[in-house]
Amino acid sequence: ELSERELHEATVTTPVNIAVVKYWGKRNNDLILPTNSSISCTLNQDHLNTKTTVRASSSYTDDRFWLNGIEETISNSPRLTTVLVTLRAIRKEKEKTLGPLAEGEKPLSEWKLHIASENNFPTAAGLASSSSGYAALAVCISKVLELDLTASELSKIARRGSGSACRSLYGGFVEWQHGVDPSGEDSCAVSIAPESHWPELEALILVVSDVKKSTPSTSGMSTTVKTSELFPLRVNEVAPKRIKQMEQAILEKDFNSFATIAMKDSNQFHAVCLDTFPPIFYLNDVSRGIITLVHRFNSQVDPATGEPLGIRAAYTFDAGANAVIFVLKNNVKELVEYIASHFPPATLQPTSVYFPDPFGIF
Ligand code: 2P0
Repeated sequence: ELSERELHEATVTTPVNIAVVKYWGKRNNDLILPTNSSISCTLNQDHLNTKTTVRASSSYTDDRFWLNGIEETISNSPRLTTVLVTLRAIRKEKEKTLGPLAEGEKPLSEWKLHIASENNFPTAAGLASSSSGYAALAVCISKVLELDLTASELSKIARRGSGSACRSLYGGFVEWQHGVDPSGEDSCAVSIAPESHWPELEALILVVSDVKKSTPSTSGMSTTVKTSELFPLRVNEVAPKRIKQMEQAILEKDFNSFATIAMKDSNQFHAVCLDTFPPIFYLNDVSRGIITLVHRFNSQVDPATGEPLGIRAAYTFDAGANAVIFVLKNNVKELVEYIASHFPPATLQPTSVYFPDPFGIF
């Protein structure tokens, strides 16, 4: 039994975020600085989340880490090490301002940590597990080390774990600004609007496959930067334009524009993957079937008037075959029935179809 003086513990749950203007490509691999800004929606953390518990004790002899119940070697993960080292250095600075320690007392910055992290959904299957994972890690360790960091500071630290994690520090609609400073000081997430801004927007997650992705994002994007000839067009022209348009679509709650940009940007990200040499394939036949189906859903006409019903659903795919579909609340039921009638349960693994409510369960 350890007394409170000797033991510090915190548990944190963080949500995943899904990009609607995608991050793909780094200008600095070590600092994880992106080639372009990105925009994402943070999903309701009641559904897809990472839960991390960190315990610090003066009696622990080593830092240890468990992911989904299995112990991993921290030294094998330079990024986890970076996050740990960074937060400990901040703690050390803080200790300079604190009073002297009691005889024989070890400063908290020297206590070892035991970290246990669990995802309540498939890890590394293109469902943004690293986005919630490193956000949880940064927040949880900073709590245990009693650091009063702002969301912006935590965002930059989470970014060093995984780029997309910097966006999970905020709820709702978030932009990761690429920044220009070589140090990365200005490369962090900012809030565009809170979740309450657009409560009618829902995200449906269709789990097509829960197997670990064939090409990890980090190596995939590095090959893209080196080999894709389409990539400079995306980085220099398309992405900056879409960031502006997407921000406006979100602020105006303009679903038509939001959906159009999200679908086009997902398609361009996968086009750039195909243009990478050797090519990277994340979509499979079921993913492509979902794309076709969403376009068919969007081209329906009102049976009474013959007028087009307009764009009422948008797909987006990350580094995997799983689809996230954005849809307004009043169209969810119709869309789900439409999808279910075209994809028999055997194709879509019925047990793993999540319907987060805005993003929430309906
Ligand atoms: C995104 N993705 O914006 C994009 C869209 C996948 C496709 O962020 O190397 O795990 O750890 O910074 O964040 C996946 O890449 O890559 C990703 P690292 P990360 O969400």
